Amino acid sequence: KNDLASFHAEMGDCQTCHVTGKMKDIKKSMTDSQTHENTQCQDCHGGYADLVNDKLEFDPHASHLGEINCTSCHSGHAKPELTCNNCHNFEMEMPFADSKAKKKWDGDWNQEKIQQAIAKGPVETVDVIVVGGGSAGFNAAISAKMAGANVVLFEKAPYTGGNSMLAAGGINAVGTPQQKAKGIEDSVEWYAEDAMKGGRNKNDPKLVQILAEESAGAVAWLESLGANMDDLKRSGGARVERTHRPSGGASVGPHIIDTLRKAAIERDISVRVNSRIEKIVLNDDKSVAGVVVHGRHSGYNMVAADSVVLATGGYGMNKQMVAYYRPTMKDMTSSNNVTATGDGVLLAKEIGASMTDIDWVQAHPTIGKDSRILISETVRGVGAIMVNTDGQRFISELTTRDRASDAILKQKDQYAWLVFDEQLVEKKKMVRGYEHLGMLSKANTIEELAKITGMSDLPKTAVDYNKYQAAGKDDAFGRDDMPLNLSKPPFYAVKVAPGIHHTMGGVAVDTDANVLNLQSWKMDGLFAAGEVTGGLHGHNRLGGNAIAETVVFGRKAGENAAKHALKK
Ligand code: FAD
Ligand code: MEZ
Repeated sequence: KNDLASFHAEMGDCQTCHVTGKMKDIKKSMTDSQTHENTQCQDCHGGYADLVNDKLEFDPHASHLGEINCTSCHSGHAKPELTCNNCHNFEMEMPFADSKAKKKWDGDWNQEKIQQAIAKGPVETVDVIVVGGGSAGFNAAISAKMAGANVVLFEKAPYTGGNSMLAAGGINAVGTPQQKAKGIEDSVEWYAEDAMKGGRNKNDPKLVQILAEESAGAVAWLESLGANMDDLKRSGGARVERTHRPSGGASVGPHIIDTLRKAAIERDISVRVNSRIEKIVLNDDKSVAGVVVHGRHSGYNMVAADSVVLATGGYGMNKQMVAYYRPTMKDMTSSNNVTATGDGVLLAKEIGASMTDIDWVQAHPTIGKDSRILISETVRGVGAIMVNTDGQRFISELTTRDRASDAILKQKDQYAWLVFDEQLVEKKKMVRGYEHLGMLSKANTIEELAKITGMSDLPKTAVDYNKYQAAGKDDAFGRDDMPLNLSKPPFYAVKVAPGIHHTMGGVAVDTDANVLNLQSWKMDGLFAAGEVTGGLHGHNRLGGNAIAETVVFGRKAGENAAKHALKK
């Protein structure tokens, strides 16, 4: 057979990859994370960094996957299906793979096997179970471990990272040394006011206050784990620059996830991929008893714990849930990772949790047209202008997402262009990625750019905008921050349209990250953090507030879950 396993078998028996050479024992010996098999890959081929430097022309993991298991994509006995092609359309040369195949996603939850696992009883007992390996989950797991708990993190995908590893723009924080160094005046009150105003005052003010107060601590915590958050920009709806990300303007998500993965390994936290939680199990008194995990190799098993933290992310990739909760968006593209299937909402609802604002879904105005690739809001924050198909501006580029999306949908053909020049590319590393993906139109003059894109009014728009920028006053749309003009060739344009980006609603929580039931009482032992929860963002989230949420409330959930379990 022409597959990876047969190729490796030529070097020896099955033991080349597996713990044992005996067929009948392989399944028993294999963990869901395929830890031994991955170590074997690395023993022969070297670590990921060696591989990229020596043998690959470009690094397919650089944009967001980072250091993940080799077996996430390189499966042995079946033709690999490429994880990347769930969002991209690469024709990738990968040994033994079909260059265009997409990885199939998620199976059905088998209720009979779930019940059998519960009846059999737990195969393992820990203090805290964290469900989901995005930023909220890792922050919870690390915090629970640091508080003295024995922790396991379960991740359903073959890799950790979720939507968090796609985060582009940054993390919002007020009162950081970075703001002070740039002389930016800001306050907790302003942060909270901006979040409330952006959320159309539907946010839970108590949650917003905590987010604002603890945001600087969140950045400091990430830095203490090894992250760099030295670049500072402004996001839509914020009155000052408070969106932090790595120096040079690199994407925030992959960097945070890399940092958290390493921090979890250093602290000996058991992170298990290919492990989907399909049930939260309760005791007769309704306190948490544990979960049922469906492991790729181990099958259905119950794991007991007094505390469970739900950190499963949103439902932006679950078409049925979007169609049910927000039918007007059901046919929209989505910027989300395939992992965003709303499992946490289903798991929590099933055991009586209450939901907040569950029907509020955010459209991001600038997803690459006809693609799933987000063009970060910070491209506008750094200086890009947004124009319609005729090349005319139609709204302040720094307005909130709901307003920008609505405005685009009112333009001809319901899409827009972002236009910028080389000055912006020099400040913003991630734009190189868009170029690499073939998304940018490029020309040496604005006139030429207008010609190749059909935006006949673009030259006049650029002259007008440069005038406003020089005067520091946008007479057309009142944009109050215009860091760059359009003057340095080459000039670029990228087509954008709104698409599903964030699910604001979710599981109801209190300020200690306890999940609330239909009577608004704490559910004993159940905690939640991150995009699976509702309440913090009201009806419209501001850019940069979700990553801040995952750190602030992820930490809180982990600490309180540990406290709860250790007290029992
Ligand atoms: P996720 O990071 O999505 O992690 C959830 C994890 O749980 C996933 O890995 C998933 O596989 C796992 N999981 C789900 N169900 C189960 C189950 N049943 N069993 C086990 N595991 C399960 N926000 C910002 O503030 N700043 C930004 O710059 C920014 N940029 C963004 C860019 C993009 C393209 C996208 C899509 C979002 C962006 N956001 C940004 C939003 C932000 O990234 C997310 O809201 C946030 O990362 C969610 O983190 P989380 O930990 O709650 O969930
Ligand atoms: O918070 C976000 O979703 C964000 C900043 C996204 C982006 O456009 O970069």
